[in-house]
Amino acid sequence: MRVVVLTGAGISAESGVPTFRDADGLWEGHRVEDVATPEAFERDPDTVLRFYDARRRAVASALPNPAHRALAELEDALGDDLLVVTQNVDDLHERAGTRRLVHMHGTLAHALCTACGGVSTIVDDLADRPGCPRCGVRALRPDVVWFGEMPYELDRIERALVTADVFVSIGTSGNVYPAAGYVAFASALGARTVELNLVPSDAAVPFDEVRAGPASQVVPAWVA
Ligand code: BJW
Repeated sequence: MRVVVLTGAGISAESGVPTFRDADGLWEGHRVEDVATPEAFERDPDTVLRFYDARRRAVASALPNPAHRALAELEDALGDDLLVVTQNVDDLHERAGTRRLVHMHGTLAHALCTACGGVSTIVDDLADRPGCPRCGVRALRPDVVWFGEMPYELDRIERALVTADVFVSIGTSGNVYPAAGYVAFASALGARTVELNLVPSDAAVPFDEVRAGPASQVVPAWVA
């Protein structure tokens, strides 16, 4: 059985990582749409860099929860027949043991140099404007995907969706494309679709099965 799992901020909520669009989803009064765009970075780079430095520090002290661990156990059982696609920029899936993982919106731990295109592990706060380890220019931004930018590894994700028997969406509101379109894509290709969410999302194409509840409970129960 081939399975593609899509995860969103809800899977990390019980690890203490705030979601984007729930009640506590604001950062210093900013909506995600106001800080997660290339235009916001151009207009006010200090605010955007501080936003990502703060989130990187918060994630470093967070721990994977039973939902992350259940997906790592599922990989032990399914091996190459499981692909986890996360929209999250935290590293809680990796720390729980998941290996076949796509970070389609990038990762908080990496910097992207806008001068040379090099990707490096962040050592010092980006708001302090460290130089790029490759070219030395002080032009680092977080290696995350903002609105209007192309998400990572879309070909790999689509190849997995084409052959998937089951598509599972966990803890995502389904507001952001292309991820929000995967349920329709997988469904049209014949996959069974399942949503695990605290509150069922308002998906344009209904899931075949919906299980409501906190990820730390519904994901281990679904995997079992
Ligand atoms: C729990 C829980 C618990 C809580 N247990 N569950 C019109 C139509 C189609 C597309 C567009 C359009 N207009 C514009 C676009 C494109 C745009 C887009 O989608 N805009 C929308 C606003 C409409 N998309 C893009 O620009 C993307 N790029 C793109 O399209 O490129 C061109 C392209 C063309 C053709 C093919 C492919 C591509 C890029 C999008 C980049 C998004 N970036 C962000 C920031 C990343 C960096 C960072 O983290 O700061 O990604 S925005 C933010 O939203 C972040 C998230 O990954 C993403 C999704 O959020 P998520 O995970 O769903 O979180 P929430 O908060 O929304 O929901 C939380 C959920 O958890 C809720 O459902 C809760 O119920 C649940 N929950 N507690 C279980 N305990």
